Amino acid sequence: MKILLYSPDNGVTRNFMPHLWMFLLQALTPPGHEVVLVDGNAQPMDEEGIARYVREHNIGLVGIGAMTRMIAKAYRMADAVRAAGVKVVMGGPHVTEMAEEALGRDGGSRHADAVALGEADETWPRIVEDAGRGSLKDVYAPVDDFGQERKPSLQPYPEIPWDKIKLDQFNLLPGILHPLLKRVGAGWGTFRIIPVESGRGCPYGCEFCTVTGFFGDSIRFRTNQSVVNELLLLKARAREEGGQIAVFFIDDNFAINVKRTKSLLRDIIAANAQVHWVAQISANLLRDEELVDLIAAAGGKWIFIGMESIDPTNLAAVKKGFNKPGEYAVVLERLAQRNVFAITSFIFGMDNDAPGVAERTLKEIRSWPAGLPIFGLLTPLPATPLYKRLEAAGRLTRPKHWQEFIPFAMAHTPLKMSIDEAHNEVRIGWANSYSPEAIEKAVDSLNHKPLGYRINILIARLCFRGIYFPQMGRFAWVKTILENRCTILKLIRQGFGAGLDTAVPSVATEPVTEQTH
Ligand code: B12
Ligand code: SF4
Repeated sequence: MKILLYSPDNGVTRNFMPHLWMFLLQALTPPGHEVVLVDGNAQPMDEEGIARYVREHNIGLVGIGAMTRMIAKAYRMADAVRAAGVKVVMGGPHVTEMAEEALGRDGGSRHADAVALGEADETWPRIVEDAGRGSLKDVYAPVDDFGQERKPSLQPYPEIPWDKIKLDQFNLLPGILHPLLKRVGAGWGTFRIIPVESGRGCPYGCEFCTVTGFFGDSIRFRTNQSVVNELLLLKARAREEGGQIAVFFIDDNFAINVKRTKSLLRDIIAANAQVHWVAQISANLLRDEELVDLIAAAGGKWIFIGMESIDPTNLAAVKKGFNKPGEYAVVLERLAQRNVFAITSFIFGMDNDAPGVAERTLKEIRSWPAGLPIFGLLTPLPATPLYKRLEAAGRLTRPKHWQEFIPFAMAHTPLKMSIDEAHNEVRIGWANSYSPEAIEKAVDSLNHKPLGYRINILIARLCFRGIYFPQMGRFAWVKTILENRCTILKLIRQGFGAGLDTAVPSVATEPVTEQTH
């Protein structure tokens, strides 16, 4: 049987990275079946397109995975596939919580022939075999012989054949830049960001988050060796095809067990398996100087920190009181001293937020080393404690907000401001952080560092800008580049002054050091 695994785009921003679940399920598919992957971010497709695709490629089963944000598109695509006479199985965090909706048992229409609840590592082979026999069941749950939920141990962990897998669609370098990049030096034929996990689960249980409910509050780790092997495979592939690969460790809190993270980082260093990587780590765990040293030595370049708010009352209300705003600056300095920078994520519209929250937050951000601030709104995702609390209090204004997805729009009323005011705060956050002036200031703040770091933050800021400001087409990019031409030209002049070859750090080989510049 030929199986298509499809992940929809959200129609607003382009995801920079493919989804791990597709590679995992591909690796877990029993022999005798062929699996093709289509990421809607890399290969845009509409309903007609997917129906044509399944017909032309003789697809026998389609697997669709989606977060809440993409679920409306996922359902439309599933409907088109089913109308073409092909079975659809859906999985991922949204349908796990809303299985009845996907199966049309809540009064709406049916979108999926089958739903995989929770982690599907163990159920997927069964699903494929049932589909092959024409006996697909409605629901697949990962349970043991006693009907108790069973989570995969991650030891052993499936080997994803990164040396052979087709990755053409995930090259982030536009063809138009190839001639220029060839001049920069060898090794820039491709650039891909690849998701890798080292563990699953999170014990913290923040009120707005799906993770503790979905993956559980105890953490399961892969062995260090299996993570190191995966990095070595990726690194070898990048070298072989003259390209660059960076890794996103998708663990929700990569340093949740500091002792274990240190041992993994030491093993990465010992095996010379360093690639440039990004990971999510909460600020409280970055107090540890030795951990931060190891992060830098093992190839860590960007750390995503869910700061959420600079107001301790807000943090306590969403059960994230372990975040201490008073230590944010110190943590960020500690990272920057080692040339590791932070993606700092904030949520506006929390219950103690009042108009002016964006400016108060920006004032703090301006006093920190340059990074990548991002701003969102408190969103009641299905089945989270937040959803239940707001529902019980009658505060949900759009209880099924996912059915009509609107980017950056609240689905409940905050307590101390209106919905429109909350939207405005988010706009202020983005507009002030990603204006040409703010981008120039961030780049200039790294004048004491080698040019590679300034180029890095410029490119990252231009890309992150697109999370909020529409930047999907070529025209939007040209406009953005023109608006930021002063900073871009300044860096080009500095690049020619320093010699371009030394200006752009190699991503897949060694971590950038002062000596390479
Ligand atoms: C990496 C990541 C991202 C990446 C993008 C996704 C990517 N390319 O990988 C980035 C950083 C861009 C991102 C952004 C966002 N993310 Co995110 N992200 C994650 C994260 C940390 C890891 C995802 C992952 O790979 N997990 C590991 C794999 C193995 O798990 P999995 O995807 O769930 O897949 C398993 C099962 O679900 C199932 N499965 C999944 N799909 C399918 C399909 C089929 C057919 C089958 C059978 C089974 C199946 O099988 C898999 C193996 O067991 C998760 C948290 C988490 N730990 O999962 C949040 C998470 C998915 N993100 C979340 C959110 C909310 C967002 C944002 C909306 C945040 C925001 N406010 O902007 C954005 C939206 C992005 C967009 N495209 O529009 C929520 C989603 C909750 C929900 N109900 O939808 C999560 C769960 C985190 C949370 N705090 O609750 N995210
Ligand atoms: S927000 Fe982060 S720390 Fe909090 S429960 Fe979710 S994954 Fe854990």
